[in-house]
Amino acid sequence: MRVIDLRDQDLTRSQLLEAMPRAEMGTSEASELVQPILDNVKANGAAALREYEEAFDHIHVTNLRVPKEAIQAAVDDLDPVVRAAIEESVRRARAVAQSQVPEPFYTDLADGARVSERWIPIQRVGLYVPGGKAVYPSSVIMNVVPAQAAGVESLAIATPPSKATNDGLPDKTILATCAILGVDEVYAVGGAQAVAMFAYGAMGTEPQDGVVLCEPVDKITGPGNIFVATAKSMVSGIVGIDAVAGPTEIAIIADDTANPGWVAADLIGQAEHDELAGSVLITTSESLAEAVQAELLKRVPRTKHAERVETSLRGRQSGIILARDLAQAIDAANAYAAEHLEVQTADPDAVIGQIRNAGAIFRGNYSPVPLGDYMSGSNHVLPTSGTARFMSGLGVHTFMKPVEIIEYDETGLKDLAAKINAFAVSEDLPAHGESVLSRFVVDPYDKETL
Ligand code: HSO
Ligand code: ZN
Repeated sequence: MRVIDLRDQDLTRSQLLEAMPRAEMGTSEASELVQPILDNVKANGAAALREYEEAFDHIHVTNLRVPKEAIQAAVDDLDPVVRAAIEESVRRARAVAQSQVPEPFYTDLADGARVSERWIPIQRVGLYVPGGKAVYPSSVIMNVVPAQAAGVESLAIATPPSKATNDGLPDKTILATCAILGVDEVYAVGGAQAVAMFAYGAMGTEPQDGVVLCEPVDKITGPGNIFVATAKSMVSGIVGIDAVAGPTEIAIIADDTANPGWVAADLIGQAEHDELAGSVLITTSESLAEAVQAELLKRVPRTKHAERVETSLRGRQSGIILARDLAQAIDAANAYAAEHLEVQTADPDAVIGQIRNAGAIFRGNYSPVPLGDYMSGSNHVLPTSGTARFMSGLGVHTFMKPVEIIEYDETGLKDLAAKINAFAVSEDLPAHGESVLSRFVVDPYDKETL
């Protein structure tokens, strides 16, 4: 990995981001390809969905909606060891999600003057689950569990038919995870066309589709390739979306107490996702940096996806930052705003207390990122590409919206009537004032009598 020595320089945030760039994704060309797909699905429903599955995946899908028996069969056939792992993951994620459910609150401002707030679940959500190189049943859990804890009434999943089995059905572990989670509305539809189906709904065109194949949703979540990401941003506004995810990334703040083998293994783990994944070590210890490089040389060739890992670690989006002290390391981490931030230092709490930008923080030597990917109970859908500066990861709040309830009585309103009227007049909106005054004076339009 390349080394960026900051020890005798003080870079501004933008200089640092130039030194530690994110990989380019190139979204702009995709929108030209995606627009006709959105239009076609909107106009032609299930017929368009079948057309694209045949054109892109060379699969004719008879049942766009996966039959319930196929979902049940997948869980019946699931390897019991994997099943136990999925169930443990679900248990822990549910426990955390339950405690995330926000409580309603109210504020009394004066006599007869109350504002309260209630969180209302989004009614119907569509979750996209990618297929192909990245088939992640764990991501199904990370999206479905908080949605269910939020009280989302209706939840649909779209995921492409598997090329490996070529039977028109999605990946079996994905289907089994749906069964374990109690989700039975699953569509064997992938790509931008799945996003279109969620945004606009889709009419059925074959008898097995029913009259309506899929009702439109209120919000679409879940990761996907460039076409899915582009389609999501194009329908955003018609429906809600979660973030448009970029390549995954890890930053590790480590001092000379860290274990170089473990640090190297954690960098490799993230690099395994993608040639574009970013793995960044920020350290105050030159000897740790050297030891980690030596460990990488030993470990990378021995891991299964060595080629992908090597490309990612040698890329410009990965590197080792040498910091003169922990304060500088923390500044660099805050500027970078990593999706995942591990802290492996003698006193991790002292560091964590000063972190303001990170998708999730993994404290100490025994909280590596894969724990969070699968089973810690935390969510692994996290803000990438520096968006942790202003965004959080997925959670129960993603699937709810707060609504304020304004509860004033006669006394509460009367106390404010003159002030509201003054404000309204100053904005040249006298009818606003008249609305309030009507309740207290005989003729609010006759300014003489006020
Ligand atoms: N590290 C990925 C999530 C994941 N890892 C899924 C394994 N499966 C992005 O947070
Ligand atoms: Zn991962």
